[in-house]
Amino acid sequence: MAHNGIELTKEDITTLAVEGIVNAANNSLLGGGGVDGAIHRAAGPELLAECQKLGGCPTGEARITKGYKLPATWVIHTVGPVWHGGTQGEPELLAHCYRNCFYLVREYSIMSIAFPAISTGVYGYPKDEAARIAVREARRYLAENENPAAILFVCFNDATRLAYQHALTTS
Ligand code: AR6
Repeated sequence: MAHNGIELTKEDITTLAVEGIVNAANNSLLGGGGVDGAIHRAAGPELLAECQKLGGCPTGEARITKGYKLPATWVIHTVGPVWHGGTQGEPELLAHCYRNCFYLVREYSIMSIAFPAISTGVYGYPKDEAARIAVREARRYLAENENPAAILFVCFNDATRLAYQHALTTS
């Protein structure tokens, strides 16, 4: 489904033939479960070796590496906030993740980028609120750039798809 530069897809992010994919990582950048584990498995051990040189990443920031065995050329690793009820700056931190990823998208002239639903798995962020932030930041990036990358949001389960559809049609 297309929404002026934004598309939703169900596919495993590790299989997408886009220029860049975003990883929902943790502060160590040394791998984990969920989409992080899937990306490291598909990219192979060279990804971990590059990540080890980065010295971690604070919550809300982003780092870029090569994609190695992935179809994607680049992986942008960002660390979403753990949900603590919404009173510990979670919305701002999640917005920073998207903005810092888009900053790297621009810097590296990436023309297609796929995002997982950052923080909404293990980190427990409510899907609807997270989708609203993702859509808002994507629209801001699209509005502020003359030649923006195509943006793909990967909705790995039905609840995530509904949250994005809702955010796209009601905000
Ligand atoms: N492709 C696309 N989306 C996926 C895939 C995949 N292959 N696998 C899972 N998802 P999560 P978080 C979706 O838990 O909440 C890791 O251990 C999943 O359904 O991966 O930011 C890290 O190391 C959900 O919608 O990330 C951190 O410790 C979304 O990706 C922690 O989990 C995000 O779920 C980060 O937690």
